[in-house]
Amino acid sequence: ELGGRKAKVEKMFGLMDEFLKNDTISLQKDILDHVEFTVARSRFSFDDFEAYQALAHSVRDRLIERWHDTHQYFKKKDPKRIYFLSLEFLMGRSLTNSVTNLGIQDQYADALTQLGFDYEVLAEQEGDAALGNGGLARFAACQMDSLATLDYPAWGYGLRYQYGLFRQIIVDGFQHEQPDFWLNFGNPWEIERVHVSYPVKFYGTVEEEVLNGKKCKIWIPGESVEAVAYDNPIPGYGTRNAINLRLWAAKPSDQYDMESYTTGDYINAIVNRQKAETISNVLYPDDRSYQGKELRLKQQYFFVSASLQDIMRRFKDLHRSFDEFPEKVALQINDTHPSISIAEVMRVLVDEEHLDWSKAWDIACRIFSVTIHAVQPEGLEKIPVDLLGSVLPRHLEIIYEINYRLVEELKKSFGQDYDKLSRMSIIEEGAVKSIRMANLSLACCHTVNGVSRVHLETLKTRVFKDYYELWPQKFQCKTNGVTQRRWIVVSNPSLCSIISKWLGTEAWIRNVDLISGLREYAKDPDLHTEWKNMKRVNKMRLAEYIETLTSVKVSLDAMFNVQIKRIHEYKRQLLNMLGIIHRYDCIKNMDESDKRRVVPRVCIIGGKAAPGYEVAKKIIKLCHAVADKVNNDPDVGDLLKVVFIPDYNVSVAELVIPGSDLSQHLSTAGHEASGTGCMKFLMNGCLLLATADGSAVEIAEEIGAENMFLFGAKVDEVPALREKGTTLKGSLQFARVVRMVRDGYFGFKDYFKSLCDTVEDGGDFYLLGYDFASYLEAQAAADRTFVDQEKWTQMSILSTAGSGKFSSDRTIEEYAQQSWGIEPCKCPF
Ligand code: AZC
Repeated sequence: ELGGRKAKVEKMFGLMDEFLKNDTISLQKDILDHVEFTVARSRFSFDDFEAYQALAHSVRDRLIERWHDTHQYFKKKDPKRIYFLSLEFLMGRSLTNSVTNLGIQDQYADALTQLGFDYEVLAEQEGDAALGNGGLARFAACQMDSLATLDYPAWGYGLRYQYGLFRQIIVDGFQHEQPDFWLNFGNPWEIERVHVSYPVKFYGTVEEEVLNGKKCKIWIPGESVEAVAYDNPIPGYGTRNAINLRLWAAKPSDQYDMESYTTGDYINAIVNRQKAETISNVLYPDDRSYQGKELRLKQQYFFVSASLQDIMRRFKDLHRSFDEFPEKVALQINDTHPSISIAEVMRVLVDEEHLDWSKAWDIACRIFSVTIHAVQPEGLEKIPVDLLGSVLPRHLEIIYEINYRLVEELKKSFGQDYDKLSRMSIIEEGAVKSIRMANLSLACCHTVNGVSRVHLETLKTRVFKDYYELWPQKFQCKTNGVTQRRWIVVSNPSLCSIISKWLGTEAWIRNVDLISGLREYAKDPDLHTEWKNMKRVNKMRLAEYIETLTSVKVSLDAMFNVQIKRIHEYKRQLLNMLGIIHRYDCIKNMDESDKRRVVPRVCIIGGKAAPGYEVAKKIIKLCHAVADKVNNDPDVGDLLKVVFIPDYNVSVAELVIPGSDLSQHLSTAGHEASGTGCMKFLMNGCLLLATADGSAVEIAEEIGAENMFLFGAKVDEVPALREKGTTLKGSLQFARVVRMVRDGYFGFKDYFKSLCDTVEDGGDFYLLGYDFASYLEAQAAADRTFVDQEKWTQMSILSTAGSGKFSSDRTIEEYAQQSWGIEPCKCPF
């Protein structure tokens, strides 16, 4: 029998080419085959979009090849794997990134030119995969790239939303949301695995049963939904490894509802079954709070349950005893969203695998680690007990049991300090009794990570103070990072060539520490010339984009000053707007000779507001109102332009960042956990104007505070400033610009009233008034420096040169060593 099988396998191998070939002719042949057989268009007539689809499929073939080899190899070696659970991944486009990581961009570009197509034009055909809101989700995507590149045996697990983050369209200056139909034209980057599916159960009751003389609980669920796997290969750079991002989609299950078929209501039975799919329908678009939504809880449990079934199946294929589980499995929970997985692991180990509670708990405590991305305790998820009890009755019992044992243990340390016990409890008593998902994670995880040093301090001293005092060893700092593959190599190819040329090697693309070698040439006039040309070409590209979108013509000599990120009060886009209004007001009051000394500016703002976030939406409207006035004022001309870029997303960032001179990171100190946008700007040699918050503090250490424009209150000053509250008055300048908005200088007087109230009338929680003067000073310092182009260019080079620490490669190495205990597993070439 064995001999027969071997012969078959050999025959199959004989029929296949060893590997797909990457010479120009083979690539052309592959693309044309895909035009004809995958896209089903004639190879004599196909448009750019069809060419993109065919191209994407030919790249996908190459990805699949590596991905198979990698998984075969992982299976053979059976290393400890890291499973990264995240409800959001913001991947953006895949084509250019994949082709770059596969190392065959030039070959593809040639192949396409010969077919009469332009690689860059085709790349523009791709839409973004936007299965996430902002920083947390994009960071997850950068981590996947680094995990693959550094050869770690890793899997990502998440949800395949039918609709990603909403599209932002602007009508008369107001944000409107439209659904993101990202799957309408198919998605060549995923592989549907109809045979990889698991039932996920909800609702029902818990019953007691006696098994081998022991009482046990069993969950009798009331509903079952099928989770079907969609695999997204993630190629590493400079390695054959390609890891998997497995996203689950909900499909109706054929179990459990046979009943309805016998009632004769065939049509309704089908329609009801279809409702199952709603679980993976849509991403929640609010990045701060989603408290108490049943669908949200079902999404969390749905992807966690399917992922854990998949992980346990893989483990059980090779291992008999769960004693070995912690040696083979590390589970990372990305923020508190997947923390129901802790209860699920306990349920499976205790109820299904019949382990003792204490043994199961010991295993759970050794496999889980968590990263918190929020600063405010309000950002941490709570689930009402009634809701959890109805959707997942057995999990609620398990959480109660975990909490009972936790509190017993806490009593040993803290005696009868009931205040402390109630703060640390997983159950929050109150008007609505709730489960604190963060506390569940703290009780179980062996490591609790903050995303910058400042953030970790906040977690230790404020948010999780009690837990830190009890278990200081659990708390670790893993400063975020971003991948230089996407953020330099793909999005700024000219900078990429300059760096490689001056360092004499491309090795920095995998080993970014080398980038500090640029420091040596920070004053070299030849490098300056190349650097300035690179910036100008990128600015030109951005200016064309701006003109196409907004019809505003901008001058390339102006300083491109950018703030792109989710719109939030704490990120203070309003401070930026008030600064712009101040600048406008000054220009209006200048005579011609003063005007000649003004550094022309293009102020670029982009970002989405959560659909229900009124203040954020008003800020967007204010940007447009100010832009309308300023851009059409002949007194101002090219000295000031204001541009709002609609529908900000990953691919917009890839275009905007390389073309920026100055970027703004204005969060009130102590509010931005880390910030990762600033790292992308830094890598691209854009100077930073920032508060000493989140990762900006560490950036200042790396590049020297003299190479950026820091301003504003410090983290430890903020609480005292708030105490002073009403007695704190902003400067006269501040009062004047707010008054302009209030008085309807930009129209919409009534509409902006409440926005003005947030920063005056004793409010101003985010300290815009207090920081305004120092903000203007920092802006003035930026102007002075910009006039001295040599100085500016030198600071720009030093920014890139000092960005090494902020690569997600460094972050991932720290996680691998300090939290997960995993080793690289490199698939041989
Ligand atoms: C963000 C933080 O706000 C940001 O400071 C940090 O850099 C980023 O995570 C990555 O750690 N948090 C979120 O995006 N949060 C959510 C729920 O979207």
